[in-house]
Amino acid sequence: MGETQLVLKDWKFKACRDKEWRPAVVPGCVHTDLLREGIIADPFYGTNERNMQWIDKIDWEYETAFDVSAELMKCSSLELVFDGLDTYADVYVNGAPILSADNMFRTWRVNVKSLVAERNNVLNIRFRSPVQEDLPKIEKLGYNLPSTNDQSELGEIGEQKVSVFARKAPYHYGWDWGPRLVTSGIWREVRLEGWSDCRISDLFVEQKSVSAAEAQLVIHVEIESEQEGQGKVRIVTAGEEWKQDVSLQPGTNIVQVPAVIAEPELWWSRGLGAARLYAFTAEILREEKQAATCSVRTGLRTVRLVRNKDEAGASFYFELNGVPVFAKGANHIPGHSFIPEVTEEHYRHEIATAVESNMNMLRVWGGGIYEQAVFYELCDEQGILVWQDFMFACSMYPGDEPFLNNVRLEAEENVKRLRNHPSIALWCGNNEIDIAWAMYDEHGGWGWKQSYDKEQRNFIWNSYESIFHEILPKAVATLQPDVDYWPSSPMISLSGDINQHSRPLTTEGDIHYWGVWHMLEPFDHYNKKIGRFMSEYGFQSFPEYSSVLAFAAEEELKLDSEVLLAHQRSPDGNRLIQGYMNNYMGEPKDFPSFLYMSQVLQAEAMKTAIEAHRRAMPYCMGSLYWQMNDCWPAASWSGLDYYGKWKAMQYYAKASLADSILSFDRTEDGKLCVHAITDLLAPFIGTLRVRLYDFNGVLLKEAVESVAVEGNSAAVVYSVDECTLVEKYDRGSVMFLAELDQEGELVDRKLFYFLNTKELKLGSPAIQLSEVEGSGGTRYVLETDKLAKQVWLTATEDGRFSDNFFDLIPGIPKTVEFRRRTSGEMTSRPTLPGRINVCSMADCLAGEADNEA
Ligand code: BMA
Repeated sequence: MGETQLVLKDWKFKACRDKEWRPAVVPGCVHTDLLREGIIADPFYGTNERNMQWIDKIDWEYETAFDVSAELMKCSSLELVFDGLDTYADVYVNGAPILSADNMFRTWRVNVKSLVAERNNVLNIRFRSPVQEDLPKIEKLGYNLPSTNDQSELGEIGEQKVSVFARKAPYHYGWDWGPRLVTSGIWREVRLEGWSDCRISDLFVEQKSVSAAEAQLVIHVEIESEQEGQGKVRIVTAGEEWKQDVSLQPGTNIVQVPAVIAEPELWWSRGLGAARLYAFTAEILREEKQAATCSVRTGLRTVRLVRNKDEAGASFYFELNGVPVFAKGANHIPGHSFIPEVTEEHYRHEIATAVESNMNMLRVWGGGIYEQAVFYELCDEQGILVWQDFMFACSMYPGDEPFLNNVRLEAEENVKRLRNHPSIALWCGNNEIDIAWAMYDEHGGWGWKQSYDKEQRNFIWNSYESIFHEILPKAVATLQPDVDYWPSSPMISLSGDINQHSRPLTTEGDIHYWGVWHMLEPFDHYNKKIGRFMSEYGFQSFPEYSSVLAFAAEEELKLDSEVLLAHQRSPDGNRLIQGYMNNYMGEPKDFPSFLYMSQVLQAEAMKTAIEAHRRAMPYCMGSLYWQMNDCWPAASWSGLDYYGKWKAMQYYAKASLADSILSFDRTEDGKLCVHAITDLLAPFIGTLRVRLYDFNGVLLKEAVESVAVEGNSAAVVYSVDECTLVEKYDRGSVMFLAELDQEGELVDRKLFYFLNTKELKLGSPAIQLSEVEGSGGTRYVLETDKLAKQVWLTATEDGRFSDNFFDLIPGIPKTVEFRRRTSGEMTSRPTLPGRINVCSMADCLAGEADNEA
């Protein structure tokens, strides 16, 4: 039987060039150990990041002493296992070299049986500087490979883009939302694993076909055996059992056990049904006694990416258990520059946010990491599908044999590690490389290939093809054949010879639409530029005032201060936010108002995009905004800030992603349309009420209609000529309200304005906040005398109101409750918020403040 023992205690560290050892925390990294020891200041504060660029230029050393338990000593095989070494690491046990690691994403196992004693073994790991290690590789190649986000200048190495050579999280080298902090360290668990006779080294539940009637599975059991011998493999799940005789050979044996489960309970994504999970246990029996055992958890489902030719081009959607699923969600990045700092609580908070925001998919984007196990476990439990990128982004990569071999092993290990998670819906080769290089369009792409001669171009493209068209798809096809592979996001088609980049708005494949933001296009373009699957689009905002104060001193609180600029990594970011704000909203009265307005602006942009994508179903079948979260406190495209606070956009996303919603749009011939969209499979039958109000809450017009929408579809349920509707009124002082009821319950309420916020005649509303009697101070009712836009409630306690940044209409009170953030999930009971502050758009606009004065 197997034994394990963690090796996580009593670690110490130092720079190789120094003498003095200091205590270290494992898993961890050099930066966090230096910070804990008071040697460096908080890397996220002020411009501190710049003073920390020396850390990645030198070598670091970690060491611990460990004893080996008596049980482990008895084992005939004893392995030291490293789940993650970042990155170029030479490992010694009692002075003997056992391993030279060169890939952060791989797991390393070494048999140390002959090297260890029961007491006082020394484990020493030397991390060679990832920068020094890779600099000579540029010289050898003779040119830089493109790597748009590698902030080499900040790293004090000029133009030299070393990131592409290291199999290490690309965002460590800087990104347009993150700092350059190139870490080294033991970033995942270290342990001893011992076994005798045999062990199960891997267990995979391959799903050949799954339906409500039957699940046909093949259970792959990988067994390592020391000797030849007979035995039995027994598989158990949910009261069912399968047995198979095996004759084991010395070395690795693969046993395949076919298994059929009648009427399985299927795994569904959130909104469609329960995310039922099954635990499978495999045992090896020798003479009816258990010799080894291993358990995994999975969910039974079929998931495929459907790309069928159709009249418009080709579909691009996920089909789960035969049901086309509109994918709703966001792009996930690592939750910290120093990954071991991301606790389980952080992951719980993020996934709880995804669930509460009505998402069903997250994309683990290719510039970060293959996430920690807990991330996928939570996605499995909560019914969140995962679009999983391999870790390659916005760069071209080397193609030498050792590099390619390293990539192959990395891919195989990670597909094996993650393949039992039912949440994994797709493996994608990389982020934005195909579109950036644009091999088959001389003038296309991001201008990368144009700076290379023909021979270099061919060499670089061949490397690309080896990785993304050969190695990675082969790993997926052989190791997780029940899930599809897509080489690059975005991409049009798998065939290499078509001109991938000539059409700005493709009718097949997936799209990253950045016209709004990077190209300064108006928000309305979100309504027009829609593809079959929108895997990226986004708009930046700043975190709230309290989050900004955590990294900037009072005197730095202006947009052009050095510190604020250091926390805005998108080169044109501030100019873009200000430009759009000017166009749509007006001028903020002060810096805190600017922060608030930046969030509302982002929220409005994302609402426009999300709802446009959903209205366009089934033509468009996915909407993943950029980006879910942050890795440090800064301006970014996130909805959740670094501290886990919900920006305005998160509340808006929750509303726009709800399973059944109303949404407005305008047609070219002057109609204002109300759409009803439902992702639920049952038809939607209910009542629609539309009303025209003025900003004082006076009802001007009203209509009621019954509504019937097919399940899993979108339809126009009401339309009216806009000019006729408002001809008697001032467009800047009226609003159109639509409410959808089902069986007497309000399903959705949406407001439409005829002009941009900037042109609305907003007065100064008097907002009343009163405690709901009997709620013990946890629930509140808000009322107003005039329209109050984007009412923002803040509390002195850490937590969140059930709704926020909402428009308050005179005569329609709003009830909210407060919940504290505890252990990553919102407590189920409402709690006391402390002191509450209420403000709205009228308090933040420069002009309005003048009016009031
Ligand atoms: C997308 C991403 C990232 C980037 C973001 C914002 O294309 O893939 O590379 O951070 O845009 O520019």
